[in-house]
Amino acid sequence: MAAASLRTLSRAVARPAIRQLRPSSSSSPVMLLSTVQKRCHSSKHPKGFEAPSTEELEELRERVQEFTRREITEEVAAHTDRSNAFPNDMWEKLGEAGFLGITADEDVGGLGMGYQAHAVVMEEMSRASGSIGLSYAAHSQLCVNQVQLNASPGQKAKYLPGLVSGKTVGALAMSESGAGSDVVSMRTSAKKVDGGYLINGSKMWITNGPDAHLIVVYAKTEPGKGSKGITAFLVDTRSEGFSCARKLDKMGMRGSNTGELMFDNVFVPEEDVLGSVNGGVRVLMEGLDLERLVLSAGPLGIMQAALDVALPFAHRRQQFGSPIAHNQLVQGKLADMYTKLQASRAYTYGTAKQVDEQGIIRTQDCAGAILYAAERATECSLDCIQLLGGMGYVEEMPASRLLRDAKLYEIGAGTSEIRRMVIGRAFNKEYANA
Ligand code: COS
Repeated sequence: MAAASLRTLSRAVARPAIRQLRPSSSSSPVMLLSTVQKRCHSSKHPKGFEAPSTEELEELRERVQEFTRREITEEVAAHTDRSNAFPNDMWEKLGEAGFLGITADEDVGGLGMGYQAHAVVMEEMSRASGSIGLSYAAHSQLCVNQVQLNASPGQKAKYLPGLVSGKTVGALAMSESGAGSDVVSMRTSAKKVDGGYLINGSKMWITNGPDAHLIVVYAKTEPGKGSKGITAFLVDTRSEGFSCARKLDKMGMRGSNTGELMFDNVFVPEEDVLGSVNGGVRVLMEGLDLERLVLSAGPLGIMQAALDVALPFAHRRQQFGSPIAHNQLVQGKLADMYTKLQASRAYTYGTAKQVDEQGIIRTQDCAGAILYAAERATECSLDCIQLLGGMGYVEEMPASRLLRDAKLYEIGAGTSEIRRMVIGRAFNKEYANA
């Protein structure tokens, strides 16, 4: 379905239909909720944003499922994993479907639907293919949403239409080989020259790096000032001096292309500074909060995929004259998988709902949602392998791919250890101010 028709469906058809069902009394809970939804949105949403209703989110989920059933079949997912190459024709299909600008302004082609909606798309995409889901989020959240939130009107008009339509591919580059968890210690520098900046250094583990046309790059404009000397830049990868040194050979998320990027005197004009000079740490840290929230839907999709495989298998597979799902040890595993998924879902969507409806972004919950979902996804995919027995250990079935993909989420977008640190520091702050 084209972006325009998806927008028409969610904005023009579904919303009034839902309104008609609302009782007229202003004291009804439905009306109260609607008032809260209308009033409460943050600077993290497009102007005029209204939080989507449950019905709109369900409608969106169905649209994504229609897309993944058609475009990201199990064959496509398995081939992407085996070939370790992103299906590049997917970008324009995703753009045409309207999924690349879920949080972006409508006037650049986005849907302006917020973070619950973005999580819905991310979950369903990752259910079909973990690696396509990861590349999707690196583009639509790490790049598109960072531009949406921090760019000037001119920068948005220049870059967002291409990114939202899928004609160009986006990425974000913060990590370096010596600055992963300790991201503020990055060494890539941006030296002021006439009309702009010269960027020198390298970036590591950059999702979509080998394919990207536009990259949000963090560099030190004042290396002596620590966190107060970082600036964000919009880097066109056609710039002289930019190169992708190599594509990394990962254990999982194969097909989501990850690269090491080199910057050798890359000139970035002044008008491509994203946000304020030396104000990059706010762009980076606030970006990480929302990145963790949206990416937490990745492991949700992988857990659902594990159940999609394990449940029918356990009911079909006969041993000792009955389906293995009739054994309590097998039932226990299936029940645990299901419960972990539902608990993780509640945390992710509850946190996203708070962002959409009340404009509240709690750093500890963004970190908590992905911390919890990521570890549960690894456990669920291990259980999936165990339930499939011999078939779980061979590549004919997707169980091993799910495990290899799930593990990424305990490392990317901040390790589990850093997420626990972020949550602990939030407590420290609360108690210091108490
Ligand atoms: N929102 C806005 N600002 C924030 C913030 C947030 N959530 N968290 C921190 N900041 C600000 C701080 O207030 C501080 O500002 P000042 O320098 O003006 O005081 C600045 O950012 C630096 O914060 P802090 O001092 O806490 O930085 P640390 O170097 O101690 O690092 C952690 C903090 C570990 C949390 C951070 O480096 C981190 O998240 N690392 C993991 C990186 C990561 O996830 N990488 C994966 C990338 S995938 S794209």
